[in-house]
Amino acid sequence: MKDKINKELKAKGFIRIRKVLNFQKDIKPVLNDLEAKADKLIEKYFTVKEAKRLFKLKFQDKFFALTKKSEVTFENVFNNRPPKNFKKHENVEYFNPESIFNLIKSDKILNVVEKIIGKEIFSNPIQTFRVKKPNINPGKNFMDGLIGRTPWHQDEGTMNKKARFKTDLVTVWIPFTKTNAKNGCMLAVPKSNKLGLLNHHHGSKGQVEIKNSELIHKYSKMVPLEADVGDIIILDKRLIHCSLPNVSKNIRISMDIRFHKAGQSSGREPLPSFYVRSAKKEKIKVKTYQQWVALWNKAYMKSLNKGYTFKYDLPVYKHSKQDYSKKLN
Ligand SMILES: O=C(O)CCC(=O)C(=O)O
Repeated sequence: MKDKINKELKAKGFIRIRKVLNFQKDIKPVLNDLEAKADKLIEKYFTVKEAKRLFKLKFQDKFFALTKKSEVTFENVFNNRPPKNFKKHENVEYFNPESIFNLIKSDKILNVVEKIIGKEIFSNPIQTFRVKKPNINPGKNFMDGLIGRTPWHQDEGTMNKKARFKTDLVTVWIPFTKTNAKNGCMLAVPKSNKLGLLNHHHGSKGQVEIKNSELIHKYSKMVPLEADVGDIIILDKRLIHCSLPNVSKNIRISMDIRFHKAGQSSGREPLPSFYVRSAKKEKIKVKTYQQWVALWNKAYMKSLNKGYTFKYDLPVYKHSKQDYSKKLN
């Protein structure tokens, strides 16, 4: 099994593993917490009369009602970490319930991760919980890593210099709703993990993307990474991937969490990374939900004066050999 997972991941750059998580035990608790968070926000932002009506709706309709109030704010409050940038001293809210902590240290997930990076594992802070909205403005590709389309990138391109080329990073992508090309699943270029780290740049909307990414559709074969609830998708740190716009009528919910080999840089200091698995039990120091929340709060407090939680330079080589091009296929 270890060899099979590794072989496939190295060969293609991604692997979907079916039925790893259990709906009642692993997925539902997160959905319940999401709904509870929505209800709290409704209480806060709507009149008693409006709230009474909204409480009766499904999560999706509550979410639509909330985002209509203020798109920018509500996309962030459903993220499981503080945003990259915020206004100094702004009171930033985020979505980090115990059910998410339980997934990060889930044996079902760590048993897979162990097969890829070994037995000594750190939780990596490059994580995002995404409630991906239907593309409100068809024709306009809504480019935003959180609630819209994600640009073409390699995950290693979003790590700082301390980690780039050095850290063994693995991405675990978890769907909370069935995910397909219509509702905006990821799209991957098989075998692109063998191309090395490519030059990235800031696109016209400020997004981090592979330079010349407009050529990927022309020269590379692409496959949609569809998945059912319970499945997980593992990505190599150098896989070229993006996500499609959500052209369905419904939201798409997912979380991407990451792990790296213990002791290596997370690529996102000062955000927390910590042991989640080790042969030496005493190394597991973050055991309770309260400890985990405290770590994130501490990192956020540290960032308050700066107005950002993390920064990284994009991978930009002096030469163009690592620019995406027809040759790189
Ligand atoms: O979930 C998505 O839409 C994109 C996820 C992604 O690109 C990533 O996890 O690196």
